[in-house]
Amino acid sequence: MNTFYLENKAVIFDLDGVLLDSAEYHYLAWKKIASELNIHFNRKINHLLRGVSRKESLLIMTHGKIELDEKQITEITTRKNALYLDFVRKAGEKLLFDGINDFLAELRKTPLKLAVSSGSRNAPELIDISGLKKDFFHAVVSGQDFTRSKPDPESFLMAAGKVGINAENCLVIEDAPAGIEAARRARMGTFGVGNAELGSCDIKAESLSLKNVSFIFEYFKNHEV
Ligand code: B16
Ligand code: MG
Repeated sequence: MNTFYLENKAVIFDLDGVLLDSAEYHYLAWKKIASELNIHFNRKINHLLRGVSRKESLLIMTHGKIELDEKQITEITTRKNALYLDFVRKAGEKLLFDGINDFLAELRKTPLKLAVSSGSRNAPELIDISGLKKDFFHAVVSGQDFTRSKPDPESFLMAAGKVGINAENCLVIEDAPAGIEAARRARMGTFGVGNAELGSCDIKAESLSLKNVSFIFEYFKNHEV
């Protein structure tokens, strides 16, 4: 296969909800917090929290319902994270979505640069416990590395910088409305996965599997900058 058109191109993967099945555990932890705070919470509200930082997630779900001071915000987000870590540590290797290592191995046969860019401060631990192979990636950016969370483009621009590829030559794979918005603001291509309402994306699929590797090749073939 001639892959010259994949040179100087990069694919940037979101982690939670794209490579790892950890989004459900964020939902379960926030659901418990909401019931302790006695506020309404459901999956529709949860979609708005995908990709967004811990503190901003709490502010979104409590908006117009209860007022919290900084001390309460710190206490609640610390408790939410403890609940979340308890879930994901128990899940371990079950976190990795089926077929992800095969999908990444296929892309690794090409000149494409691969990066992870996650809003999660827990991303390094999640990668370790899930068995996701770090060697597949030329760079990993986590919530510990940047200050402005999605929909700000900072995390994706940082990943592009680390792999040395111009933003216009990057394709972002995301499950979150905030992440797709961040990719658009960074002028990167968008590959939306899952079933959240993401608006129009260059590529869309229910999940990542070998059968949509060809969508990525097609995207870059038709995307000469
Ligand atoms: P943490 P991603 C995001 O990860 C999650 O989607 C989002 O639900 C979470 O609030 C955010 O990380 C911060 O995570 O509390 O672990 O630091 O989708 O950007 O990989
Ligand atoms: Mg995500």
